[in-house]
Amino acid sequence: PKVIYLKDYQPPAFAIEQTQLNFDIGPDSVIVSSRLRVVPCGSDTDLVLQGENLTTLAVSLDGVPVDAARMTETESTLTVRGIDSACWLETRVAIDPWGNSSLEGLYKSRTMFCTQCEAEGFRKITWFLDRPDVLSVYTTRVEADKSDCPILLSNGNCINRGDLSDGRHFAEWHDPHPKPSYLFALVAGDLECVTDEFVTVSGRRVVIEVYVEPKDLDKCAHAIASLKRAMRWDEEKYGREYDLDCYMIVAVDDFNMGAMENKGLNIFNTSCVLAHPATTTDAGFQRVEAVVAHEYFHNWSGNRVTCRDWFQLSLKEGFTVYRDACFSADMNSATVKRIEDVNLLRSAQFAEDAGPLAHAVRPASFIEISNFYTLTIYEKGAEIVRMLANMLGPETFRQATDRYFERFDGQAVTCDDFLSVMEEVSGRDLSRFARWYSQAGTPVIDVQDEYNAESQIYRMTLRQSCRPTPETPDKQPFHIPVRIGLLGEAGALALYCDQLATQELADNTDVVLELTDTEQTFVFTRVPERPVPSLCRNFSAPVHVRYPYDEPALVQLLARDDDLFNRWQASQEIAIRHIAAELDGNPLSMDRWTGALEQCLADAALDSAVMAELLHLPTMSYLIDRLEGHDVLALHAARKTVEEKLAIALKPRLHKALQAYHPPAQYQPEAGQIARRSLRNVAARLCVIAGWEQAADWIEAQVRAATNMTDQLAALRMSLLLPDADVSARCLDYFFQQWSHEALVVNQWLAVQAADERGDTLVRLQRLTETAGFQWGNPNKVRALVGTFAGQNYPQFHRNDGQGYQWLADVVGKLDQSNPQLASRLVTPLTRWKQYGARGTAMRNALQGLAGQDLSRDLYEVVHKAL
Ligand code: HT7
Ligand code: ZN
Repeated sequence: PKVIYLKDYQPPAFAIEQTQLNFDIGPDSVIVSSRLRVVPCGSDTDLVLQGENLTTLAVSLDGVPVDAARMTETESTLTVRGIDSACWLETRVAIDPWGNSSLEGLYKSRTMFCTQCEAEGFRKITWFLDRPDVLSVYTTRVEADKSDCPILLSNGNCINRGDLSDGRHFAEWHDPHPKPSYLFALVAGDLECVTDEFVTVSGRRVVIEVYVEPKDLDKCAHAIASLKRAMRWDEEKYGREYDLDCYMIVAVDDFNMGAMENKGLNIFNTSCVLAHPATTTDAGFQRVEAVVAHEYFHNWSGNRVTCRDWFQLSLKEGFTVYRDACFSADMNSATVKRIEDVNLLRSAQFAEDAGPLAHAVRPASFIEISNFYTLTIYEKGAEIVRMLANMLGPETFRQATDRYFERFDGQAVTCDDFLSVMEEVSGRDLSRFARWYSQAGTPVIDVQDEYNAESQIYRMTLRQSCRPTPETPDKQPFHIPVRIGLLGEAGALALYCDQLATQELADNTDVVLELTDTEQTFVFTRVPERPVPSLCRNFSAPVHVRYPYDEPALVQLLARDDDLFNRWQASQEIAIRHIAAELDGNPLSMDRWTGALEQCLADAALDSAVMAELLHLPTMSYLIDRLEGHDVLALHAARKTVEEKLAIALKPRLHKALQAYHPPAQYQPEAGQIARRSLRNVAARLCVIAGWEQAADWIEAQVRAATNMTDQLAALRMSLLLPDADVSARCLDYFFQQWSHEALVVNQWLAVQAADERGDTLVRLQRLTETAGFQWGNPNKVRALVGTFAGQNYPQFHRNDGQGYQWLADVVGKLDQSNPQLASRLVTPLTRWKQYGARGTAMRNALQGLAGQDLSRDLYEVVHKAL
């Protein structure tokens, strides 16, 4: 397969000013007719359009059929020669949505036709310049049988609709905003709609419509409420107003990702839009809120201002993730949101950066762009924007985003364009900062300090380094903002440092040290005692920080740091030490750690949601990164041992917390209730681990009688920790009987079983794939079962007999033939084989087996880079 390089970017040779589409949906084929207003931009007269799986029926120029000598069609291109002035190019193609299992282009999901065009799916619909820097004004007419497809939708505003003969009807849509083809959308099916309204800041009425299957009509309220909050928030925080008369969301069952921000017509995976207290967990409610907001925010960061080319993907995704994270922080517990995001980054993005598929936030090359919708582009990209926002400060950052939206409205631009506005408005030199976009890898900061009691001088030396990665083996120093505080016996110390601007010392217990060279020393004066440094507060940069803390210092941070995030960070660090000591066969005393946690548990002022996070041990994935060189099963066992010791030590206090919990009269997915439920369920889980005598009865009662899905599912998960397998079998059966009609709940049930660490999981999962609740064509089900097994079930996936690896490889090989995007994402755990020592050989062999097969471009790129 061909490698595409950023350095080869060329602007398009033609503009397509207008795009007029007609979709004729018949009983066994869809005919797509397109009329494109094509305008040459330079001297090139060969128009090369992209297409895939199209049956070309006709091509004409200004109404005259194009003769064969002037035109060449290959599997993926249609070249029309001699276009030297503006013209109308018309094509007519037949496409087959029924046979399209890739979920890209126009496809059928259950009873509805829908599209997914990002990144390069539009070419599966019609011949086009399918690239993000070709912006066009679209008018779309859709025609279909009225009883099969009473709803016909596309982007923009509906300008006409009506009945035709033979029971057919049509609708015509016009989107006045020029957009790239990846934002095109069409939906046709038998759907029902929940309607609402939003009045924008300038008083315009926007109709909100959420389209779902009739059975899901009662699950739309939360998405609509979230959308309205997001619309208001974007007006207030970024001055962005919605720009069409109608905002539509459609829920689709078969979808490769979470959702898609098509202009005025978002298409959502049902898992990211439907929510109901009986069937959705607190985490599910929060995910719906976050994804709805994310797609809405794209209307400006992505749609009005879009990407010049796919190497700039993080321009829209990093910025939009940053925006949705700030929104979620404002709507919920800000510290918990930050902890969750950092956990994801450190567990998954750091692993990506350390693995064979490491790439820069603005990659230099790719084979298949679909492989680059990664944690690096999204989450690390968001961290870059967060660093910028923090460095500029809220007012300057807002001025800069205002200018960015104003200057580039209606254009396709680059990450450098974004940075240049930040530079221009702030007057800062961001040339070193720009390296965050071009260099892959997670920087490490080694911190050394020295205190002189006599002179009261404290010196802190920061030294940065970064391991080589495939595209950027030699790193230049990054520009890293390191937020710090110094803790004394009685609390935060005032900071005096001549190297910092006076405004940075306004709050003089918390400052940002900007590390721009390989090594810098910062000198603090008037420091009355040897401090404990609180480093990289609120995770001010996506880096590893190393400092030789002793346990009392970490306990001090856990108990008293005024940066809540760093209290959690200290707890994680302590846990890592205990796990490492367990692995070395020299377990540490738990007393200091559990003492500090008990104090936290007794502190009524501490947010219960943060407390719950303090009780979670680091994820396996982060431990594998931090405690390199240990066998994964030994590591898993050590983690479990430490968790058990922690649970036993805290049991009386946790039991009290459990008993103090009373379910609210009415379930609400709001911050206070969510916090109480999360502490209650983590306390219950630890009590079960600690051998609580009533655990089995309590769990079974919860599974049968819980009044909300958060508590019910938490209890179901706990049942797998019980020594008596009959209890968990009964709980799983009960749960399935209760929810077998709710697809999204069945997916949770599949995921619980896929995470079951006990004996014969693999056989049971294989059997589950043959049952009616499972379909290989539905990515949510595949991810719930196979993704959870390979990504979260460490003991079973890494079985000594290698069968876990082989099963994943078999599944991926099979899926690649129907859905390459899903296959190439699912294979990720095998690509990390280098982290697994001796077991890595079996993982690599499984990958090698795949490499020997005829693979899609998607899977080829991942497998071959990993090998
Ligand atoms: N911008 C959307 C990306 C997306 C996507 C990409 C590849 C294949 C399928 C896809 N579905 C959605 C989602 C987002 O970031 O908002
Ligand atoms: Zn996005």
